[in-house]
Amino acid sequence: MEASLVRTTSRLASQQLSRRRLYSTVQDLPRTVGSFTDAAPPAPTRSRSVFDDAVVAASPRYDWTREQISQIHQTPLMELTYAAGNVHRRFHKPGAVQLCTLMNIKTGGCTEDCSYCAQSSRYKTGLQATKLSTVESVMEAAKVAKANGSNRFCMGAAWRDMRGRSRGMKNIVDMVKGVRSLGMEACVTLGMVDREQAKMLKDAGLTAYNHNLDTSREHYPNIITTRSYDERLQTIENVREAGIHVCSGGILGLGETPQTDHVGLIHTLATLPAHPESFPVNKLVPIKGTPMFGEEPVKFEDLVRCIATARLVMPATIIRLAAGRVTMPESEQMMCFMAGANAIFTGEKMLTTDCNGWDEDKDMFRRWGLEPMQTDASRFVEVEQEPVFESRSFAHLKDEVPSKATEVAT
Ligand code: SAM
Ligand code: DTB
Ligand code: SF4
Repeated sequence: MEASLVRTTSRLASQQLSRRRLYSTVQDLPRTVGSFTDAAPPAPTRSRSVFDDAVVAASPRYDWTREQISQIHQTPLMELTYAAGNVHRRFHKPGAVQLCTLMNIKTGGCTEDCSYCAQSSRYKTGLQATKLSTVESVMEAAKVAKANGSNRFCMGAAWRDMRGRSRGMKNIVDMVKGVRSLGMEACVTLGMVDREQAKMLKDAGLTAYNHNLDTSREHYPNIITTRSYDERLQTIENVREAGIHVCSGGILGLGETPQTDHVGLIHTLATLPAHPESFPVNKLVPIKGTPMFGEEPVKFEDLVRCIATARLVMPATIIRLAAGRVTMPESEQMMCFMAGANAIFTGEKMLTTDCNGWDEDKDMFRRWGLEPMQTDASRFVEVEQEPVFESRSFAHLKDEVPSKATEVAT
């Protein structure tokens, strides 16, 4: 090879190399990120995708198709989580994470066959059933939770529904009033409730009602046979119409297919007349004796993908990292917060299983600069009209490629 040809080839190679270096940091390229190209960046002709629309949305939308949510869910994870983090920052106070403490006010002996649950009487899980807790014991536990920084207190009962439980309801009304009198948000999860029961809870001052769909409509019959998906949705409607916030989410790791079942769950919730105020993401806690024991655990990337998709599809909803957090290293938890999660259960226990303790969580908050979310309206930040997605600000670099390339090369 002639010397001049060698020089030209190496100059071209070095220009290409510089161009590659520069482009490797530019965000506003076609969505085939990861595949380096030597060609000049194409003119921005592509039409806005459903992902792009979700990224710049100024308010929640309710007309999602399952296909659209599936498209978002399939976005390369690096890009999906980055975008979810951006949307999170526009709709929520960055770094604010809600601290909620759980109390099991009626353990075990439940007639339902939820195939993951320690409290179903159908499985031998070794759990001792109890009666409904007293109002006094609830107040004691709520005060401890408040002193440790929790501002939401959630009371769970292992019941199918509230039919014929008028005495229980009276006590629960007192528990809700008591928790609210401490200045805390109150949440309960009692199984199915009708309109009248929902109204009683609303009148007591209840902030939120937790009622999970658990999984997609298609996968649901593989998990629970004693009540239907539509019955779950009916309770959610009763609660919403009574004016109580809905907390509804799912469990990941029930033998589902993430691409269809996580998308299906999010689609059902995101197309309700109002998005849930809170979307708990539970990672299955395997309970010995239940049919779900021994299921393949959900992959971390599928869990993060679910959180990030939910953040883009239901931007104003609180996403709650719920059961199974105790098995997640801090780095994984942080990645969930970066992808849009902004609430946790913290304290001595979940319902029957372990929870990350307050001290452990306080240390994590300090290390990462997280802060407890304030109650009610104060936790919301104003949303700008038509905000600009940050990565778009790189667009001007396209016109400056040659000179920038030279700069980088020298
Ligand atoms: N009995 C009521 C009901 O089913 O709505 C309230 C209590 S129930 C235990 C609350 C939620 O906890 C369930 O809907 C489920 O999503 C979650 N859960 C129960 N057992 C779990 C487990 N082993 N792992 C993860 N989440 C679980
Ligand atoms: C929710 O979605 N997760 C919490 C709360 N809502 C009631 C319950 C998780 C239970 C985990 C298994 C257990 O402790 O028994
Ligand atoms: Fe009962 Fe709720 Fe457990 Fe199902 S999840 S068995 S309804 S306590």
